[in-house]
Amino acid sequence: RGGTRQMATGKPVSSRDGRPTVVCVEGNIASGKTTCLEYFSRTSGIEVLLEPISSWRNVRGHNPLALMYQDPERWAITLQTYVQLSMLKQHLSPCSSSVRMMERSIFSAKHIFVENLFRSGKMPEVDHAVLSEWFDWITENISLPVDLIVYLQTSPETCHERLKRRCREEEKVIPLEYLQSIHQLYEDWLFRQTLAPLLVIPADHDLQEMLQQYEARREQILLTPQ
Ligand code: DCP
Repeated sequence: RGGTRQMATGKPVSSRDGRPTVVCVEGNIASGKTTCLEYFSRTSGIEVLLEPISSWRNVRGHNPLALMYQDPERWAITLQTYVQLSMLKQHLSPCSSSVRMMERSIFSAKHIFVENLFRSGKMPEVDHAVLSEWFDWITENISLPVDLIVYLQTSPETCHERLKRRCREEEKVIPLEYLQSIHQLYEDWLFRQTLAPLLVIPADHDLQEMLQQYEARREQILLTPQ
């Protein structure tokens, strides 16, 4: 890899010094991130990292995801500390492909989920302070480059419907209001952040339409020349 590449916009993209292009797929709970990532995992030369939710449901026999939904005041710090560690591991894991696609990021874990828990009064101030100290230290001392954020933009109502349909045990307690808060935080953060350029994909459509969208925008999503 090297030299300068042309993007769909005609804007030159400088070489990334041998490191892979990093694309983070962001969106509300049940916005369809997994489907998007699985679709592109069939493309050669791309490494896809799904969110390590299975490990959040089983840490040495414990289920911090379920605990957090049952009693956030007590357990949110436990889950979010572990999420932060698992996202850091994802960002830092070696990659031999030219493009890495990730489900969410350490940044949305902090700016969306931790913020939501704190602002809604479900996370004590001291827990928020400790998590923030960790986050600030990590992001100030470790390079975690992101080249593009793909935002699957949904309405909270669509996510609520999809959530009810998929029936994940831990998530049965999630009310529409929770999805509305996550949605609002995403909208506020994504359009303001300076981490990476943003590509917004409306994602309320059915599966077939979404797959067509992904194919039509393949070059934009993977930051590859047309
Ligand atoms: N979660 C959390 N805190 C985080 C990240 C996720 O509490 N920092 C929770 C929200 C969900 C579960 O973990 O209950 C998994 O969330 P995702 O939305 O990331 O995964 P999905 O499988 O729902 O994504 P999609 O349906 O878009 O594929």
